[in-house]
Amino acid sequence: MSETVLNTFNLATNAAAISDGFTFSKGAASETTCTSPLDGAVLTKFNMASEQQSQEITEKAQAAFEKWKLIPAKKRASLLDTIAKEIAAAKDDLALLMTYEMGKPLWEAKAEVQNCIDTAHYAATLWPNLGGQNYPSGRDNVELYDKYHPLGPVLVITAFNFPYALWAWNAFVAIACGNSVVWKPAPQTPLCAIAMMEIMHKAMKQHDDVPEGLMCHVIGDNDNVAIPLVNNNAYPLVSATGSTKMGMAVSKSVGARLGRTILELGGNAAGVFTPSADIDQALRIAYFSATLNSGQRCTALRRLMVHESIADEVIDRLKTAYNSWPVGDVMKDGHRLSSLVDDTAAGLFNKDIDALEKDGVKLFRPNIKLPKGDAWVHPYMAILDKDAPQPAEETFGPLLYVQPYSTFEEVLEKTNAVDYGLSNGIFSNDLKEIQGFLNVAESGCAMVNDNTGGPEVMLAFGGVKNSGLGSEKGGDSWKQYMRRQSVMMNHQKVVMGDLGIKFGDK
Ligand code: UN1
Repeated sequence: MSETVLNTFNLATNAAAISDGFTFSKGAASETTCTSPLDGAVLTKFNMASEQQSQEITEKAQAAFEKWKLIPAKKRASLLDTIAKEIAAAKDDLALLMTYEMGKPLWEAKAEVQNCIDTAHYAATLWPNLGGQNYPSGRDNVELYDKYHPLGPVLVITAFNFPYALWAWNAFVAIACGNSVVWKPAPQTPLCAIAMMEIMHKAMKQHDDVPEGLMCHVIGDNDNVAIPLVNNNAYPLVSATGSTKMGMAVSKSVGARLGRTILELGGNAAGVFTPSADIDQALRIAYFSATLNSGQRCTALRRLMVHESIADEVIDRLKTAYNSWPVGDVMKDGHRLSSLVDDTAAGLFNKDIDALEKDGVKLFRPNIKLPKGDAWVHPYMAILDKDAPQPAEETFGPLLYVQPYSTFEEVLEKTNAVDYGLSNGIFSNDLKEIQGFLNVAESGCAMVNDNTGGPEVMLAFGGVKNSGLGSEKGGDSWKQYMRRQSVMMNHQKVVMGDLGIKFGDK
């Protein structure tokens, strides 16, 4: 079934581990096998890139940067318009490939591809604002202002759970700013990266001024590819999405060479469900926040804290919703339980559930029948006692903790009582509560009566504490992809007093 889409992107026999966006080449290192988590079927096999090949790609990206940085920002933006158009034309195929490769339900995969299109449109609008401020000088006839320059090749390392969007958020803003981009995708989703690069090729060849190497990809293991790239001085900025452990390692390596990082790491989102909330609406939003992509999102609602006066009702109704979660055909429209990304992920998830069981935590497992396959796991709700400590670690899968609370002060304290700070939310119709929450929530994103997931493209996305550093896409995130220069321009006739020095003026 997957053959048609594999052939569309030339992946069945020819998967290219490396490209400079124009030439797609086979890798020279060891072979990797791509299987679908949905049924374990082998999709394709190909050789990954060697260290030398990744070095060659870096050199291409450097050469491309030297040319691209000279292209006017408005012309750079027109490439992004073409990119949006080409991704839109391939939307269904790109989504289908994602579903096969990492199991995301097709309608969610389509939404992610749409997000990439939106990001390209957004990045195309940045160019008139890639400037700085000017300032009043303390002297006469002196101009002071900020000038922004492109930075250089940007290395983008992405996670499996959003195989296209995490790259698009970085790559499109980076090229709008005049940089080149090298993409190192997650080991679980190489095919999505190759397919997306085929689309980039279609877009880039429509523009005469786009150099080879502007957008590159390289697929390989840590030793040959990821570590040498991260340590390479050619990259003034490394933007990486993944675990906190990975982020800390990248930060240490890039920091040691005084490079910049954008790090988008783990999460442990809280949702505060107050008695003033519209229960029908809040229940639905909370449920989807917790269960989209089977909970494999660092923004997934993980800790739902419900006021004790409504806790029983909310828990009962959530149980009903979990029991009716449709399972199986992830190609069908509508909310679907999918498999996890692979059997390793399923093993880790089940280990966490076993540990909760051993600790005597009350677990609710919905009455649904799973398809056969090692990557499929049962979803769970863990009902915590009111006084139980906050779950410290992120469980990457369909696990939602639900816990009653008594006072608003107490629940605010619990919201922040974890090491992560990516996204938190409140369900409330009381302005005092909403403001109280927004004033103290320690997270890069704070949602009111809305999904704790990534915000719309024009807002910046990034976390605090162990959830990361910096931000992607909207707001003033673009500044991280440029270097600021402070300009002091003197139009004074007399520079300064001669301080008694003779210059031999005639
Ligand atoms: C979203 O929630 O829509 O895994 C995007 C995550 C992030 C991206 C979230 N890397 O949650």
